[in-house]
Amino acid sequence: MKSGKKYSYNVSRTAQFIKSTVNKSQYPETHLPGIAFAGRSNVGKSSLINCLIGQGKPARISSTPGRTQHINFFLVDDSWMFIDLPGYGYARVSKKVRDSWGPMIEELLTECSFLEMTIVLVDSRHDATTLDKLMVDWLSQYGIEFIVVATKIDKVPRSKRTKQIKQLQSELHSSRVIPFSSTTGEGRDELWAEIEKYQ
Ligand SMILES: Nc1nc2c(ncn2[C@@H]2O[C@H](COP(=O)(O)OP(=O)(O)O)[C@@H](O)[C@H]2O)c(=O)[nH]1
Ligand SMILES: [Mg+2]
Repeated sequence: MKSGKKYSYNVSRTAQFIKSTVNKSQYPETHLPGIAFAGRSNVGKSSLINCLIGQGKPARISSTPGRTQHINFFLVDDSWMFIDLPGYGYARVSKKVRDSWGPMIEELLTECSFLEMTIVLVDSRHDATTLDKLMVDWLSQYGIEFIVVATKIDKVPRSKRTKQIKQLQSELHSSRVIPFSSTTGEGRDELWAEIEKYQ
């Protein structure tokens, strides 16, 4: 793929914010497949969700971490429930808030009846963090299907991409890691193809 190639942006999806929750009693009721998005703060999760949706832009990139401490549900194309999990590892919040993230995410993974698949975002420029590894361990332990996406791939020089992706594959014991860029749209179609398996 040549540098600067544009990927297909022509498909735009509808998206509707459903609700923001802190525990299972508040989860929406649906029979649609749930697709969760997990990753550390600033990994590019909001940007990736916006990129997947296209013009709909539900997960507005917020500069404050407020809502990001909740689990946010979006109905996408009347076909999927996107589940935006709180970002982990945000340093500037209190220990109390930080400590609630693990249980909140674990509760979703174990108690959400419609969760089908989790997309785990990791930063393609760095090694996987301890929390990235923990997330993947939980998913394996609970038998939840997941796919790892390496964000901000546009920032990694082409000559280093293969090595970096292989490194992440090995650290996360994951045979497949999808390189993704919200800036160029690289990986968008590949990720949609994975999501569309759950229709
Ligand atoms: N170059 C580049 N920057 C990105 C990409 N995705 C996100 N960013 C930037 O990374 C920062 C964090 O992104 P955001 O989506 O808010 O991360 P979140 O905290 O995980 O929701 C923002 O400054 C984005 O513009 C990407 O694919 N490429
Ligand atoms: Mg965000």
